[in-house]
Amino acid sequence: MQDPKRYTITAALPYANGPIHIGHLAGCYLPADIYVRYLRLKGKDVQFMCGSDEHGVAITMKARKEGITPQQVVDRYHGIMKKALNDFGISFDHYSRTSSDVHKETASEFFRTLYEKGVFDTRETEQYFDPEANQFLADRYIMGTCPVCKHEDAYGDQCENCGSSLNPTDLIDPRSTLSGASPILKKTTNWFLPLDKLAPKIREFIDQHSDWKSNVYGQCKSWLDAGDGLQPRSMTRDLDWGVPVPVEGGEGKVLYVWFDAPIGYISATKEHLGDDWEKWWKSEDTRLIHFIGKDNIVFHCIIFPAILMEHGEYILPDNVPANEFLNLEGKKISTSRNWAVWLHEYLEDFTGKQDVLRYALSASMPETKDNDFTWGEFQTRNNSELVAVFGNFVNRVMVLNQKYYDGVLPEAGEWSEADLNAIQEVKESIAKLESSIEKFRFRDALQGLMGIARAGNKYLADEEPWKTQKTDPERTKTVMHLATQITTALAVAAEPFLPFTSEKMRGFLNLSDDINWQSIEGGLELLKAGHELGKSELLFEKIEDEQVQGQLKKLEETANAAEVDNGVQLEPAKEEATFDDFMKMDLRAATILEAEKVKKADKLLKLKVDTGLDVRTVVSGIAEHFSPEEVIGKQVCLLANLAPRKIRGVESQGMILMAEDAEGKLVFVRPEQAIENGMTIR
Ligand code: B3M
Ligand code: ZN
Repeated sequence: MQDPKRYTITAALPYANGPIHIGHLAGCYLPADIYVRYLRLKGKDVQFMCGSDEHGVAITMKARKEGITPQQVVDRYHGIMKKALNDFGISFDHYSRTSSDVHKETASEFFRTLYEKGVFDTRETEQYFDPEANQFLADRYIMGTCPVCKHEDAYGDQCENCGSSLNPTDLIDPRSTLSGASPILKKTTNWFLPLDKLAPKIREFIDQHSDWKSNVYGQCKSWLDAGDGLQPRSMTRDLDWGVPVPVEGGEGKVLYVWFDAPIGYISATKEHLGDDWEKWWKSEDTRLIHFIGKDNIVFHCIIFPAILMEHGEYILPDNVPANEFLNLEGKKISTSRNWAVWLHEYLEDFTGKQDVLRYALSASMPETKDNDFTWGEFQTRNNSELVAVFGNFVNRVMVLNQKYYDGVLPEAGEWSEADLNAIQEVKESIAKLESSIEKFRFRDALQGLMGIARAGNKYLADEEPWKTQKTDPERTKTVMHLATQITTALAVAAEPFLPFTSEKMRGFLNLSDDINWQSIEGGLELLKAGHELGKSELLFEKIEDEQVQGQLKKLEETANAAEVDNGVQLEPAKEEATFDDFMKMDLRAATILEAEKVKKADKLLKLKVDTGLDVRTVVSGIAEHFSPEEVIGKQVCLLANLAPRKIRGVESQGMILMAEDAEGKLVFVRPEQAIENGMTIR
């Protein structure tokens, strides 16, 4: 597409189930923000949309783990994520959430339209059902062995080891992550997007985009060319958290999170622009670009475009510049193992240094392959690039202008060869920055930016105005004039990458708003002689070895703490019980009078207990942990009104309360001090 009228830019909606870490930032928010800021600087019409992804199993799993409701989970994290992204200067025009009413309406409308057009295949299928948890198991609630790479912890929808997209029934030895039980197959009706039938259209669309990044284009092709091609995919789920399925028969079901989430980009635009939203999504002269991480490629390049095509009124993405993954100190970033640098924590330790992280992450952005973030490299980038080159240059220019000319820009004389060379280098760097950004090559673009700073720094070092001021003050004026113009170009060009620094520099240089990208493309006469400069300060400061050591230590320590935490497999929180439910249980103090092993049953002890009301028999599965002698005389808690059950031929009339420690060892739950047998426990 030649010169679009406007740009709709999206960044993947992060799941509202945890804070944001550097992997998220480097993966899509930073590249998207650099691109958007660049477009705005060029005077383009842009809307930059994002929001929290509040549906899907990622949320319900987190809620289960923490024993709170999904709504509590998303309410907690939506605010935290929004703030962190804002603190790092990610300049969304709107950051919404998929629990918003506008979104629910928009997603429902999409589904209904496709339904009424007869796009979906209605299918009764057999889905995995957990007989213990009594619910259908969607995607992530099932794990098993990947049929492709044999990785044992593949999910029902995807193997994170080899990237294969899976259906739950593809898994070998499936298990429910809710209860660990082997799931059973049970019939249910769902609506499928017939990707198999749509494949020719999708192929045509992908084929028009052989210019996409090779990691993206390659992944799309391999999906299309896979042995059995694209498979129909259900757009609804038997779950109770999400956008309700708005058609007959949809009761008790919700839209598949990957159906509703990308529509979130559209809802956000509606929410932000009201009636004016449509041209951003329906007009052929709008360029739509999705910034995402590599695990989202198929959803943005195949499934969402298919949904948009079938709806019929929408434009399709013009590019999907997905990044690969960022590792941390050589290891995969992991939320559960707490192997991550969290944005909010970074800001506590490096207050005001957002741009340093933006810089370091831009420099090692995982553009074409996975890449590594290390604190050592972070320090080097800061000390030898930002401080020694960028900051040093700007500081010298500001200080010398103040010292020699009271902050008033001097007049330039004739350009010398050295001047012309410096101008040339700066122009080439700007051109490199520009062409690289247009190709989504942000690391090269950053090199372009640093090319400006390096050219300026070298120019000053070669021309030594601090020496010529005594011998040739006229020449010094020319040098300082040009150096200040270079600083101005640097301030403008830095904005996409280092917005906080750029803003400070604009203040130092006292730049008006109309100095933008066009001005630096035009030439280097950005400020007129006589222009009054502002006050300056140091832009960057050195990061010491101790700070780096501190970060490494923190990383190891918090990761170790997480490991201990995670060693304990807590059972998920149970359904709510009413007070009456609880009061139904007749819990009493009782004392074990006799104990003996049950023949041919290694685990069982047959106990005689005094309940205060009577003496009765209880069979208890504690024989592997306690000998009969150990338990005789112990006072315990007894569930006295449990319906009698025959266990190995012996009738058991109650149950002794026990707990298990993290190693699986049993411990008695019992009154701290001896009390009368038969006293009630509540
Ligand atoms: N929330 C997945 C992720 O965070 C998902 C992206 C949605 S984009 C529409 O990786
Ligand atoms: Zn696999």
